Amino acid sequence: MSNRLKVTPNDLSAFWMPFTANRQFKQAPRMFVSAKDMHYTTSDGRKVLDGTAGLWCVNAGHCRPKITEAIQHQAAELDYAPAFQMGHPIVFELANRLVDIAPKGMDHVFFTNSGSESVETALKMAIAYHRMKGEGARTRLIGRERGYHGVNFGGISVGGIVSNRKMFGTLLGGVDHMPHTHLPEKNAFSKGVPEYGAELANELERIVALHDASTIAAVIVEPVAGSTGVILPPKGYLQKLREICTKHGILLIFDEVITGFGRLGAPFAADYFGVTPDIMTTAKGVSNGVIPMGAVFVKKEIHDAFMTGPEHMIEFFHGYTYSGNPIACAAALGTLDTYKEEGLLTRGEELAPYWEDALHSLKGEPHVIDIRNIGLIGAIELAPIAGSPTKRAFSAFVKAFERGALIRTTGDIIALSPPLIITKGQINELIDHVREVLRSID
Ligand code: PXG
Ligand code: PLP
Repeated sequence: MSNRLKVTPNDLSAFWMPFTANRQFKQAPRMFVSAKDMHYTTSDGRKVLDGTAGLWCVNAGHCRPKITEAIQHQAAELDYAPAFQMGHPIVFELANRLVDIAPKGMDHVFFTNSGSESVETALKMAIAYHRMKGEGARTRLIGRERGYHGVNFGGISVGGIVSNRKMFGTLLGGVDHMPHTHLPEKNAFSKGVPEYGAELANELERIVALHDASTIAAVIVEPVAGSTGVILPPKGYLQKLREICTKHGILLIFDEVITGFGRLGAPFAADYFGVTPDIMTTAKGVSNGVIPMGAVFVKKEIHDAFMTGPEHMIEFFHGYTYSGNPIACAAALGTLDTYKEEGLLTRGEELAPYWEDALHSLKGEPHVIDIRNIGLIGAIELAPIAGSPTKRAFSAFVKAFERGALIRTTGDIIALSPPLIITKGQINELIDHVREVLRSID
């Protein structure tokens, strides 16, 4: 038997696991050893239905042949090329392919290795852009309560998840936050985008009035907030944000790390909502989560503002050792081929009504206080156990894993975001697992 199937608790201490209850995990580890399409296999040989596309990233499903082969081939041909002052062909090919599927006007791509790095890149671009245009006083960044923009200092500063911020000091200065759009008293059990709350976008006007537009570089929001427990934009809200930003010369950044690459049934949330930002951050689905990669999409005007000065000079003093890494590019090209052949960037549109009905069939099950959905995203909010927040949802997560389904929980919210290849039968199976779990937990 392969050693990976015989891991004993003594072997587990060296690895400090990210965003994990380490001590609890190491007492009763949950291990995956292989995966194919919609399923993982555990170290004890059980199949587990992937209800979360890994961490919202494996949009084409697991171990897809086009992606695997592209990586194998690239690793043997060109393993690494310096990212600065050197190029290699497929990074240019990939940038062109991405621009082809991006919302109109987003003509340039900057590569990173994660969503967190995409966010840092976008924030720096926004501030530098205004400076390039002679508006160097525009340095403020506006985020939103409950926003998640990764874990680096810029991202947690504009983000609004208290537990991700409170341990880490004073963060970036010059940041303000709009209110979140979660209004359960008015919008509970909405199907798709909720009716109430578009006026919350006007809070941006209040913030602009306070600081003056001439000091504000950018507004960053997730079109649909994922990590914080799936918060949807009320009808008309994103359009209003766009109007206010345009009016005041403020850049609008959509953080599409989760919503990008087909999650809503359109290639990007910008397409789904018909609202085009100035900068769009992506990661995850760009390479099907297989090799770390992020991509920041930028409008032509922003890119072109940097292309001034002497031609031998670096225009933007920013980049990562692994920006556009050849193997990551190969994985991304294999991913885009798979999406295209199987129509995955729009498949969610056909499946969304079925998904919506299946999810909302959980209304009335024990503990359920709200259900939210959009595209192939679903959230089931549970009433917390008095005095022990998160405990009920965590029990649901463990029970679901034992039954054979991977779900994700944040707070007391179950978030579902399956690979875009899921069948109707598998949707039923996933929802039935959740139903049985809800009936079995305290
Ligand atoms: N922005 C957004 C909107 C995200 O959702 C990031 C940035 C950061 O990406 P990286 O690649 O640095 O993790 C994310 C990541 C969850 C979950 O279960 C969500 C994320 C990551 C891990 C878990 O909700 N989102
Ligand atoms: N730290 C040190 C000492 C480095 O030399 C570098 C890159 O050269 C970095 C951090 C940044 O690493 P990366 O480009 O992988 O983000």
